[in-house]
Amino acid sequence: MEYLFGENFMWGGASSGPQSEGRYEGDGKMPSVWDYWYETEPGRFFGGVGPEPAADFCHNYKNIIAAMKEAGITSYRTSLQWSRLIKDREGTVNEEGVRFYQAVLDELEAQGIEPMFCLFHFDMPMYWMEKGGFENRETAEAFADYAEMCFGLFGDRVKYWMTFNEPIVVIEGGYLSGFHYPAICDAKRGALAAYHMQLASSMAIERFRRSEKEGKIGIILNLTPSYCREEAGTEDRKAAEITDLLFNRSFLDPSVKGEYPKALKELLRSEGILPKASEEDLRVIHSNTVDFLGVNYYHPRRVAARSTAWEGPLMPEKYYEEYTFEGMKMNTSRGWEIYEKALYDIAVNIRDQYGNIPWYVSENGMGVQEEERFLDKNGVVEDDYRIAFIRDHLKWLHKGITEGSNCFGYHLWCPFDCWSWINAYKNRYGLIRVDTEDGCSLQPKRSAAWFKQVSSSHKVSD
Ligand code: BGP
Repeated sequence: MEYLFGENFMWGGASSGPQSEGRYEGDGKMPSVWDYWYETEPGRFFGGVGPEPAADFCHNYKNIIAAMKEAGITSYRTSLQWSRLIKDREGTVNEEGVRFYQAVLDELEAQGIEPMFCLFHFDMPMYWMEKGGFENRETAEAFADYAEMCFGLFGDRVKYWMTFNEPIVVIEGGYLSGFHYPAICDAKRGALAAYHMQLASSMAIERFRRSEKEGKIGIILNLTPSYCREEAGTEDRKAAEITDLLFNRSFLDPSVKGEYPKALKELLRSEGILPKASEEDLRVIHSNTVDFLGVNYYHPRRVAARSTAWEGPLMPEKYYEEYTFEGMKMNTSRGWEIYEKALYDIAVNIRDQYGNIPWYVSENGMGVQEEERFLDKNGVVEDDYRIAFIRDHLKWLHKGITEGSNCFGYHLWCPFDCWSWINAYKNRYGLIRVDTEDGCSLQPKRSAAWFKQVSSSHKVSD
């Protein structure tokens, strides 16, 4: 069978500044939380590998962009690093950082690739972290200033902006589960940081609209549908509703509808962790909703009511437990379930519950450990598993679009292998292999030619 996508559908790739760029001599970059964390606790990072040189995009961006073009990538989403664009604590522009991003834009333009810029991808400048990160409302103001600065610097060339990537992961990782700095477990502090992140996003949108730049602005959320067992009872369904509130709707509703779900406020109030919100802040959130949504999707959440009472500190897990079942399809490298139909469910949910707002898949992809196993004699990774993964997700996405969901693109994470936070280079996601042992040289994998075929024909075939 053949699945046809529209002529204007965007076939893109997604990456982020901290995971791709690395550093160069005299770049004037300030430390972000990742630089600091690696310097102070390198043992937390897989294989002891830190954020340098990532994929060496700083030195090699021309070759990487050319290789993406060759793999059929027609739009590229990355993130500007706040810590690269300011050079001191007063927020003075780092001209060297500006030159770098302008050069990247020149190259994308030369190759006919549409740039899409996100303003924050887990990378708080250490200066602002020391002031409390998003627990401090001042950081939200500073973020809005930085956003305005970016619109001024690049707004004539970039038509797609996104405020944050996966804000809920910043909260889970930093304030609940310990996989991001500051790695504490304190739901009350997390709830406050989450509230200020939403406020920062809405403030940045307000600044964008005031700038009168052409283009659109959105946010990237990792939407993780919750599924109960078929024989689920009321308690299981209630648990699924709570996970949806905490992990999805906490940013989705205020970003798209300008309002927090009542049930979420009640839940946080009942735990004594509902942040105090001023009327003016709520007005800013209410009046500055997104033009479009980026949706990162990797895996679903299988949810049941707890069978035992929760005894640890307050965490979302107080309200649910996850279940597994026979025949669950897994990406064993990452430990994530593969469930393609969720993309369809997301498409329908956005269509029916969120006013059919324009959206795109801003990340989806498959990270695999020790891909050297699949190298053929010519040094090409035969990643048929990746081709199958992408194809099967696209089929379900196609069904959602056919049924009216307003999805305008699919962006693969990541077109080239990149550095994955505390997982460093454990799992590789690229269509293009980055040989970290050999000066970050590039080698297209088998999936690159396949992706090019899909992107040029706008068609997926069984
Ligand atoms: C998303 C992040 C990306 C990327 C991806 C893959 O949550 O937005 O930055 O890292 O997940 O996950 P990982 O790198 O942990 O394997």
